[in-house]
Amino acid sequence: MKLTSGELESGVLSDENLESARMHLLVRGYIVLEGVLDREELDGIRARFTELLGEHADRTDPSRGASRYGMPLPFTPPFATTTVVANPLVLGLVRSILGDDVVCSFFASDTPLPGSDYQHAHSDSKPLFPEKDVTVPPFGYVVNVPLVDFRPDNGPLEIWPYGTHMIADTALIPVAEFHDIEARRESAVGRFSEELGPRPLLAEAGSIIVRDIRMWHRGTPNRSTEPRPMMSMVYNRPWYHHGTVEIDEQLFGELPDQVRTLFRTAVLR
Ligand SMILES: O=C(O)CCC(=O)C(=O)O
Repeated sequence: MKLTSGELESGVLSDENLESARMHLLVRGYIVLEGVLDREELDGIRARFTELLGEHADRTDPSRGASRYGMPLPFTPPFATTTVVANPLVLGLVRSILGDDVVCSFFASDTPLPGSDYQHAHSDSKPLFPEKDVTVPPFGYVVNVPLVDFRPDNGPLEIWPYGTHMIADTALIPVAEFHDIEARRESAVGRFSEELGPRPLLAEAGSIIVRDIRMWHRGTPNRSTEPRPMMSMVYNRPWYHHGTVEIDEQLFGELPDQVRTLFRTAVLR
Protein backbone atom coordinates (compact mmCIF):
# COMPACT_ATOMS: atom_id res chain seq x y z
CA MET A 1 0.00 0.00 0.00
CA LYS A 2 1.42 3.35 -1.01
CA LEU A 3 1.13 5.99 1.68
CA THR A 4 0.72 9.72 1.16
CA SER A 5 3.33 12.20 2.41
CA GLY A 6 0.67 13.43 4.86
CA GLU A 7 0.28 9.93 6.30
CA LEU A 8 4.04 9.42 6.54
CA GLU A 9 4.53 12.77 8.25
CA SER A 10 1.62 12.47 10.67
CA GLY A 11 2.04 8.74 11.38
CA VAL A 12 -1.71 8.31 10.90
CA LEU A 13 -3.37 6.39 8.06
CA SER A 14 -6.27 8.10 6.33
CA ASP A 15 -9.67 6.57 7.16
CA GLU A 16 -9.76 5.08 3.67
CA ASN A 17 -6.29 3.50 3.85
CA LEU A 18 -6.88 2.26 7.39
CA GLU A 19 -10.05 0.51 6.30
CA SER A 20 -8.35 -0.96 3.25
CA ALA A 21 -5.31 -2.15 5.25
CA ARG A 22 -7.60 -3.73 7.84
CA MET A 23 -9.48 -5.60 5.11
CA HIS A 24 -6.21 -6.89 3.65
CA LEU A 25 -5.14 -8.15 7.07
CA LEU A 26 -8.48 -9.68 7.94
CA VAL A 27 -9.19 -11.32 4.58
CA ARG A 28 -5.82 -11.97 2.95
CA GLY A 29 -3.73 -12.03 6.09
CA TYR A 30 -1.12 -9.45 5.16
CA ILE A 31 -0.35 -5.92 4.04
CA VAL A 32 2.84 -4.14 2.96
CA LEU A 33 3.10 -0.50 4.02
CA GLU A 34 5.52 1.11 1.58
CA GLY A 35 8.21 3.71 2.25
CA VAL A 36 7.75 3.88 6.02
CA LEU A 37 11.43 3.95 7.04
CA ASP A 38 13.88 6.37 5.50
CA ARG A 39 17.11 5.36 3.78
CA GLU A 40 19.41 6.92 6.37
CA GLU A 41 17.85 5.00 9.24
CA LEU A 42 17.90 1.79 7.22
CA ASP A 43 21.55 2.21 6.29
CA GLY A 44 22.44 2.53 9.98
CA ILE A 45 20.45 -0.57 10.91
CA ARG A 46 21.86 -2.61 8.04
CA ALA A 47 25.47 -1.66 8.82
CA ARG A 48 25.21 -2.78 12.48
CA PHE A 49 23.16 -5.82 11.49
CA THR A 50 25.88 -6.94 9.08
CA GLU A 51 28.49 -6.79 11.87
CA LEU A 52 26.30 -8.74 14.29
CA LEU A 53 25.37 -11.36 11.70
CA GLY A 54 29.03 -11.95 10.85
CA GLU A 55 29.85 -12.53 14.55
CA HIS A 56 26.75 -14.68 15.04
CA ALA A 57 27.44 -16.87 11.99
CA ASP A 58 31.05 -17.40 13.14
CA ARG A 59 29.93 -18.95 16.42
CA THR A 60 26.49 -20.45 15.63
CA ASP A 61 25.00 -22.93 13.17
CA PRO A 62 22.05 -21.86 11.00
CA SER A 63 18.84 -22.33 13.00
CA ARG A 64 16.12 -22.10 10.35
CA GLY A 65 17.27 -24.54 7.68
CA ALA A 66 20.39 -24.55 5.51
CA SER A 67 22.27 -21.21 5.53
CA ARG A 68 19.32 -19.43 7.17
CA TYR A 69 19.78 -17.65 10.47
CA GLY A 70 17.17 -16.68 13.01
CA MET A 71 19.26 -14.22 15.02
CA PRO A 72 18.10 -12.43 18.19
CA LEU A 73 18.67 -8.68 18.15
CA PRO A 74 19.87 -6.56 21.05
CA PHE A 75 17.17 -4.21 22.29
CA THR A 76 19.31 -1.12 21.64
CA PRO A 77 19.63 1.45 18.85
CA PRO A 78 19.86 1.34 15.89
CA PHE A 79 17.33 -1.54 16.07
CA ALA A 80 15.12 -0.57 18.99
CA THR A 81 14.20 2.96 18.02
CA THR A 82 10.69 4.31 18.39
CA THR A 83 10.34 4.52 14.60
CA VAL A 84 11.06 0.82 14.25
CA VAL A 85 9.52 -0.82 17.33
CA ALA A 86 6.64 1.57 17.99
CA ASN A 87 5.97 2.86 14.53
CA PRO A 88 2.73 4.86 14.76
CA LEU A 89 1.49 3.75 11.33
CA VAL A 90 1.99 0.08 12.14
CA LEU A 91 0.69 0.38 15.68
CA GLY A 92 -2.42 2.30 14.64
CA LEU A 93 -3.27 -0.47 12.22
CA VAL A 94 -2.41 -3.37 14.51
CA ARG A 95 -4.22 -1.82 17.48
CA SER A 96 -7.33 -1.24 15.38
CA ILE A 97 -7.65 -5.05 15.20
CA LEU A 98 -5.90 -6.42 18.29
CA GLY A 99 -6.91 -3.67 20.71
CA ASP A 100 -5.03 -0.85 22.41
CA ASP A 101 -3.30 -3.09 24.92
CA VAL A 102 -1.07 -5.01 22.44
CA VAL A 103 2.41 -6.04 23.54
CA CYS A 104 5.49 -6.90 21.52
CA SER A 105 6.75 -10.34 22.57
CA PHE A 106 9.37 -11.08 19.93
CA PHE A 107 12.30 -9.06 18.65
CA ALA A 108 14.70 -10.85 16.31
CA SER A 109 15.62 -11.33 12.65
CA ASP A 110 15.62 -13.82 9.76
CA THR A 111 18.37 -13.94 7.18
CA PRO A 112 18.83 -16.43 4.36
CA LEU A 113 22.42 -16.43 3.11
CA PRO A 114 23.47 -17.53 -0.36
CA GLY A 115 23.08 -21.32 -0.31
CA SER A 116 19.81 -21.31 1.63
CA ASP A 117 16.97 -23.57 0.58
CA TYR A 118 13.17 -23.61 0.52
CA GLN A 119 11.55 -24.01 3.91
CA HIS A 120 8.32 -25.97 4.09
CA ALA A 121 5.14 -23.90 4.28
CA HIS A 122 4.48 -23.07 7.89
CA SER A 123 2.47 -21.01 10.30
CA ASP A 124 4.33 -19.13 13.04
CA SER A 125 1.84 -20.15 15.71
CA LYS A 126 0.42 -23.39 17.00
CA PRO A 127 -3.37 -23.79 17.17
CA LEU A 128 -4.60 -22.00 20.32
CA PHE A 129 -7.07 -24.77 21.11
CA PRO A 130 -5.47 -27.91 19.64
CA GLU A 131 -8.29 -30.15 20.85
CA LYS A 132 -10.89 -28.21 18.85
CA ASP A 133 -11.08 -27.29 15.18
CA VAL A 134 -11.92 -23.65 15.74
CA THR A 135 -10.71 -20.54 14.06
CA VAL A 136 -10.49 -17.43 16.19
CA PRO A 137 -10.15 -13.71 15.45
CA PRO A 138 -6.61 -12.36 14.96
CA PHE A 139 -4.46 -12.44 18.09
CA GLY A 140 -1.00 -11.69 16.76
CA TYR A 141 0.76 -10.04 13.86
CA VAL A 142 4.31 -10.55 12.70
CA VAL A 143 5.90 -7.28 11.66
CA ASN A 144 8.80 -7.73 9.25
CA VAL A 145 11.22 -5.00 8.28
CA PRO A 146 13.17 -5.86 5.11
CA LEU A 147 16.65 -4.35 5.41
CA VAL A 148 17.31 -4.79 1.68
CA ASP A 149 14.91 -4.96 -1.26
CA PHE A 150 13.22 -8.36 -1.47
CA ARG A 151 13.86 -9.42 -5.08
CA PRO A 152 13.02 -12.64 -6.89
CA ASP A 153 16.70 -13.71 -6.72
CA ASN A 154 17.60 -12.97 -3.09
CA GLY A 155 15.26 -15.28 -1.20
CA PRO A 156 12.07 -13.29 -0.71
CA LEU A 157 9.52 -14.52 1.78
CA GLU A 158 6.75 -16.49 0.09
CA ILE A 159 3.19 -16.40 1.39
CA TRP A 160 -0.13 -18.19 0.92
CA PRO A 161 -2.53 -15.22 1.18
CA TYR A 162 -5.67 -17.24 0.52
CA GLY A 163 -7.19 -17.39 3.97
CA THR A 164 -4.57 -19.81 5.35
CA HIS A 165 -4.57 -17.73 8.56
CA MET A 166 -8.21 -18.74 9.13
CA ILE A 167 -7.91 -22.50 8.70
CA ALA A 168 -9.90 -24.23 11.43
CA ASP A 169 -8.80 -27.85 10.96
CA THR A 170 -5.92 -28.30 13.40
CA ALA A 171 -4.61 -31.26 11.39
CA LEU A 172 -3.94 -28.90 8.51
CA ILE A 173 -1.93 -26.29 10.36
CA PRO A 174 1.77 -26.67 9.51
CA VAL A 175 3.66 -25.39 12.53
CA ALA A 176 7.23 -24.16 12.09
CA GLU A 177 9.50 -27.10 12.93
CA PHE A 178 12.65 -27.42 10.95
CA HIS A 179 14.02 -30.77 12.12
CA ASP A 180 11.62 -32.80 9.96
CA ILE A 181 11.54 -30.48 7.01
CA GLU A 182 11.64 -33.20 4.34
CA ALA A 183 8.90 -35.31 5.94
CA ARG A 184 6.68 -32.26 6.10
CA ARG A 185 7.15 -31.50 2.43
CA GLU A 186 5.91 -35.02 1.66
CA SER A 187 2.85 -34.67 3.88
CA ALA A 188 -0.67 -34.00 2.57
CA VAL A 189 -0.38 -30.39 3.75
CA GLY A 190 3.03 -30.08 2.09
CA ARG A 191 1.69 -31.35 -1.22
CA PHE A 192 -1.40 -29.16 -0.95
CA SER A 193 0.67 -26.06 -0.23
CA GLU A 194 2.66 -26.69 -3.42
CA GLU A 195 -0.51 -27.23 -5.42
CA LEU A 196 -2.06 -24.05 -4.07
CA GLY A 197 1.07 -22.11 -4.97
CA PRO A 198 2.72 -19.46 -2.84
CA ARG A 199 3.36 -15.88 -3.87
CA PRO A 200 6.72 -14.14 -3.48
CA LEU A 201 6.46 -11.11 -1.27
CA LEU A 202 8.57 -8.59 -3.14
CA ALA A 203 9.04 -5.42 -1.14
CA GLU A 204 11.45 -2.52 -1.11
CA ALA A 205 13.68 -1.80 1.85
CA GLY A 206 11.86 0.82 3.90
CA SER A 207 8.55 -1.03 3.61
CA ILE A 208 7.03 -2.71 6.63
CA ILE A 209 5.23 -6.02 6.22
CA VAL A 210 2.42 -6.88 8.63
CA ARG A 211 1.15 -10.45 8.48
CA ASP A 212 -1.17 -12.60 10.52
CA ILE A 213 1.02 -14.85 12.65
CA ARG A 214 -0.99 -17.84 11.40
CA MET A 215 -0.64 -17.22 7.67
CA TRP A 216 1.32 -19.93 5.83
CA HIS A 217 4.64 -18.71 4.52
CA ARG A 218 8.15 -19.97 3.88
CA GLY A 219 11.68 -18.83 3.25
CA THR A 220 13.07 -19.36 -0.24
CA PRO A 221 16.60 -19.90 -1.60
CA ASN A 222 18.81 -16.84 -1.73
CA ARG A 223 20.46 -17.14 -5.15
CA SER A 224 22.23 -13.79 -4.95
CA THR A 225 25.69 -13.19 -3.52
CA GLU A 226 24.56 -11.15 -0.49
CA PRO A 227 22.55 -11.96 2.67
CA ARG A 228 18.87 -10.96 2.70
CA PRO A 229 18.33 -9.55 6.23
CA MET A 230 14.92 -8.87 7.75
CA MET A 231 13.89 -7.78 11.25
CA SER A 232 11.04 -9.75 12.78
CA MET A 233 8.77 -8.65 15.61
CA VAL A 234 5.50 -10.03 16.94
CA TYR A 235 2.72 -7.79 18.28
CA ASN A 236 -0.02 -9.65 20.05
CA ARG A 237 -2.92 -9.50 22.45
CA PRO A 238 -1.45 -9.42 25.96
CA TRP A 239 -2.48 -12.97 26.92
CA TYR A 240 -0.50 -14.51 24.03
CA HIS A 241 3.28 -14.74 24.06
CA HIS A 242 5.44 -15.63 21.15
CA GLY A 243 8.81 -15.35 22.84
CA THR A 244 10.78 -13.33 25.34
CA VAL A 245 12.24 -9.92 24.73
CA GLU A 246 15.17 -9.08 27.01
CA ILE A 247 15.84 -5.44 27.83
CA ASP A 248 18.49 -3.82 29.99
CA GLU A 249 16.74 -2.61 33.13
CA GLN A 250 18.21 0.89 33.07
CA LEU A 251 17.45 1.31 29.37
CA PHE A 252 13.88 0.12 29.97
CA GLY A 253 13.41 2.88 32.54
CA GLU A 254 14.58 5.46 30.01
CA LEU A 255 12.34 4.32 27.14
CA PRO A 256 9.64 6.68 25.89
CA ASP A 257 6.26 5.78 27.42
CA GLN A 258 4.82 4.47 24.15
CA VAL A 259 7.72 1.99 23.79
CA ARG A 260 7.78 0.94 27.46
CA THR A 261 4.05 0.16 27.32
CA LEU A 262 4.54 -2.09 24.32
CA PHE A 263 7.39 -3.99 25.96
CA ARG A 264 5.88 -4.20 29.45
CA THR A 265 6.12 -8.01 29.42
CA ALA A 266 9.84 -7.97 28.56
CA VAL A 267 12.33 -9.63 30.90
CA LEU A 268 14.59 -6.98 32.46
CA ARG A 269 18.27 -7.83 32.90
O1 LIG B 1 13.78 -16.16 6.10
C1 LIG B 1 12.62 -15.98 5.71
O2 LIG B 1 12.35 -15.30 4.72
C2 LIG B 1 11.49 -16.64 6.42
C3 LIG B 1 11.91 -17.34 7.68
C4 LIG B 1 10.79 -18.02 8.37
O3 LIG B 1 9.64 -17.91 8.01
C5 LIG B 1 11.09 -18.85 9.52
O4 LIG B 1 12.27 -19.20 9.73
O5 LIG B 1 10.15 -19.18 10.26
